[in-house]
Amino acid sequence: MQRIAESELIINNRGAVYHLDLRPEELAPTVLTVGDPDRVAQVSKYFDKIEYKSQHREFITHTGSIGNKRISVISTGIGPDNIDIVVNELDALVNIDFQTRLVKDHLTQLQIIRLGTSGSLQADIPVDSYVASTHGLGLDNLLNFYRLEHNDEERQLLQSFTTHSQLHMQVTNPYISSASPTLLKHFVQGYHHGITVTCPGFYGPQGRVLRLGVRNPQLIGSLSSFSYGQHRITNFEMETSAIFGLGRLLGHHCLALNAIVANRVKQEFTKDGAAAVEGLIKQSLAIVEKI
Ligand code: R1P
Ligand code: URA
Repeated sequence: MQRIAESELIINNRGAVYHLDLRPEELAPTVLTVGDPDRVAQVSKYFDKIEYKSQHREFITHTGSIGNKRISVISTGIGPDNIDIVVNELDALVNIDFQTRLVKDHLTQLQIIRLGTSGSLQADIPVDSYVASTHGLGLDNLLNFYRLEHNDEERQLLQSFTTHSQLHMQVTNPYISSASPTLLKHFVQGYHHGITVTCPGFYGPQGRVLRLGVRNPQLIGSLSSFSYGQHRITNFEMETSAIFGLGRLLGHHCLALNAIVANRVKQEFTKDGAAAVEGLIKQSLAIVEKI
């Protein structure tokens, strides 16, 4: 087995992985990811005990427990490029020996669950409701740098999506990756289910027009009107497909739960986004604690 060089996996003087500034023992096997660094404390205030806190750049981590369940909550910041850092470093923390710099013989599977905010792409999925993603559909290009293989269902979904949207003419190679079925099955009551599209931006890539025109003014309609069998696109945001794609390649169980703060079909925005996010945190922690 090949030793991983210092330039490839950067470990600081504390023996911690560079960007996250975490040592292996400072991470729990269940990891909640949030985009907003302020949301970390909003989650960890429900822990019975906080054993460790760290902060480096936008990556804040609190590790603690609820009952017997050890949990870390970590902020990713915005976007799929940050997810490349977070998911690779989370995996390194459990699956690479920091002393020998060798991949371990026995690999650990993390539970990685995103608690985020998102825009709805369906009139019947209102602001302040919650979506559990069945799939992440990536318009962001991150997984094109890896060797993601689609299963039959994903290949058919993707083919149907590209035929419907013609987005492959503008976006490099869209990709799709499913949520972990073992996690998703616990989040049914109180959650809409559907495909979450991940975009490499908040404005043009999500069809928002301020002062700049967009190349595809039909983007929202094209995403909203897509269906394949029982599948439809419910929402979009900026991290889910990257978490699902990288997480699956590395053998982890991944899920994304998003509070809907905007409805882009009805052009509505939540009156109290903080309350919507608080509700999602409470509702999801009650389940996470038990699985
Ligand atoms: C954009 O405002 C950010 O909000 C959403 C998007 O995915 C993007 O990160 O998620 P978070 O609230 O988790 O950051
Ligand atoms: N986050 C996004 O990325 N888009 C939205 O519309 C709302 C939250």
